[in-house]
This record gives sequence, C-alpha cells and structure tokens, in this order.
Amino acid sequence: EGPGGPGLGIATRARTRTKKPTPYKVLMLNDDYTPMEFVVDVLQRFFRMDLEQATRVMLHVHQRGVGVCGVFSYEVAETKVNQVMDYARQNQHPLQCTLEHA
Ligand code: TYC
Repeated sequence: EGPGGPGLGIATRARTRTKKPTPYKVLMLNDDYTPMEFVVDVLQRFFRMDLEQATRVMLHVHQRGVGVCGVFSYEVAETKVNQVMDYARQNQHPLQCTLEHA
C-alpha cells in the first residue's frame, strides 16, 4: 500500500478534476407558418427567457433563419429539443429545433 499507510493515498493533484461535459447548442429554425407569439412562448417556457429576451431571439431567427436558444450538456440539450418538438406538434405548428456541437 502507499507511503501513507493502508488506504491512505497521497494527493498528487491540488483538486480532483471534474470532467466538464461537451457543450451543445440548441438551435431554433425559422419557418413560414409558426406564429411569432408561439415561438416567444416556447423560448420563455423551455429556456427560461423573459419576454424581451425571447422576443429578441425570435426576431433574430425570423430574420436570419436560425438562432441559439442556449448551450447545455448533451443530455439537457436533447431533452429541450424533445420538449420543444413535442409542444410544437401538440399545437400543430411546424417549428423545428435541433442540436449542434458548440
Ligand atoms: N417566420 C414566422 C412567421 O413569420 C415566425 C417564426 C420565428 C417561426 C421564429 C419560427 O423559429 C421561428 N410567422
């Protein structure tokens, strides 16, 4: 066993490394049919944006075709995409949302 005695390891790093998850962007895509108010609702509901921020992101997507809703771990990003897609489908809007390696 190590020099500190049985079961007593010597710390060789100042701090145990915590592995940071690879970040993923959740992207919102523009389309011609989803109402602007619905997109703003989605951004507030699933990405915890306030009305002003949600409106800004929605208009960016409307004008540029795509925009970032947020950056998350893969697991969280995937959950957000599924939640948005389910909610859009339930409301019969063609809104699309996707993941991209940040
Ligand atoms: N282009 C849509 C409209 O004119 C609004 C819209 C914005 C749709 C953003 C999707 O991700 C989107 N009603």
